[in-house]
Amino acid sequence: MFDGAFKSLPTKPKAISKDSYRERQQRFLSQYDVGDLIIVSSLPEATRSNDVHYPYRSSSDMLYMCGWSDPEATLLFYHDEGKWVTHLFVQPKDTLMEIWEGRRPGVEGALKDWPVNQASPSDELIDYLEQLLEDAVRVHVRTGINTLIDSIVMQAVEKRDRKRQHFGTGPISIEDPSRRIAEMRLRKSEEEIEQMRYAAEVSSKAHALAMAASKDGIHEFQIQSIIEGFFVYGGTSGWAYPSIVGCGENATILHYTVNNAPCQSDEIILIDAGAEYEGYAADITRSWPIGGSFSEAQREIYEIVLEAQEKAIDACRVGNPYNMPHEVACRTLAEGLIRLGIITQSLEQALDFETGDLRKWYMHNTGHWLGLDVHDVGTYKPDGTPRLLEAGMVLTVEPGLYFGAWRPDVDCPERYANIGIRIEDDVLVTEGDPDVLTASCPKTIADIERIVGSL
Ligand SMILES: [Mn+2]
Repeated sequence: MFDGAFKSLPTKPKAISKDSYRERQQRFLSQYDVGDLIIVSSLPEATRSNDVHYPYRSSSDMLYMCGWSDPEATLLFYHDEGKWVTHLFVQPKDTLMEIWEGRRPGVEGALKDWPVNQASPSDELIDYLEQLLEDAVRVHVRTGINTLIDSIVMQAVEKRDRKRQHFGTGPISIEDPSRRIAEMRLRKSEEEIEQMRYAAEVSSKAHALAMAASKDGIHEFQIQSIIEGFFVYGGTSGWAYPSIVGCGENATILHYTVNNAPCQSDEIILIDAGAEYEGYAADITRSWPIGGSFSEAQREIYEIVLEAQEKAIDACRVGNPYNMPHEVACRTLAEGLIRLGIITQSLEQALDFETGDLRKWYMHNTGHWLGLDVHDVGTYKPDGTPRLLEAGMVLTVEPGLYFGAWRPDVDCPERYANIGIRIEDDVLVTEGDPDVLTASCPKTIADIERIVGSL
């Protein structure tokens, strides 16, 4: 029976503390030196239509470095009198703007409540930056985010040719700091994990609620509204990425987001949806029969994907290469399809990346890093070799099988026509067993059959 997602919301975690941000900044800055100027920009606002903006979401690096989530912000790190200064430029207090668009912390609020030493109004940024650039030796900025900053930095580098010749000042190089930030973001702190756990919990309950509400004739968008409504109800900022809600043959389209078809009880619905909390994403996929009971054919495919997923989760252990879950999942999927006679190649043939038949039915990877970005940052193969998993890394595990009967490129077996199954959980690597952040989301056939349609 459905135990009522509304009755049992998880407790919200404590916000990430100022001290933690400062510790993070120190760890980041310890990799730099006198003469380094580091610029972290927020993303610009994007227009949706006349006078209407898309809901604002800052750059993940800005969120990671200081937690400032409002637009028009820039964070500078530079040396002053032998010490690092963290200087945040923000939208100033402005009563008229605040009447229309909402309250602003302003410069005073930034200084008081955010982990920075200095704060200034955003309209003073350019003058200030130009001054700093006179003395900076190396500028660290990710270009392409704030084009005005890019052009000022470029000008400073060009100008220094003349000035440097006379005075020996001005920047001589531009580097991208985002790789160093990415290395840090890849390993989550306890506090970050608590935010992620909350996003995962709310998302798990949203999927359970959608299962309970499933019934013959319901439309994909109606189920979408239940899921996304619950994300908001749970106090998250909403979806972390557009929800994929596909029934019947739509379940075989990996990034289907039209979500406008009616659902029939004998069809499988595949939902890939996750909430964002304090900037952190959850990413869950579940697949279930709208009518609440798996057909024999649906059950056969589901069991293979579930077995592959559970084995892949078990491979998320310290010291394993990041791609081991994928290898394990592929092997299990291929074995299953050979058992069912869907693949007639040998196991080794089936797994061949170029000529193997597994790729006809499983054409994506088994996971990705998860964090402030749903496809989170962090190099998978530093120095060309697969990264080894460490405690604190979070990754998704999401094998699937897709039998699109509409596809002209394959001969889809009639028995499995338009079955699309993906099962995705969010997994924290620990010193011990893998910690599945989305474990409360129903996944076994028995649990799913119990809950679907029970609302
Ligand atoms: Mn995913």
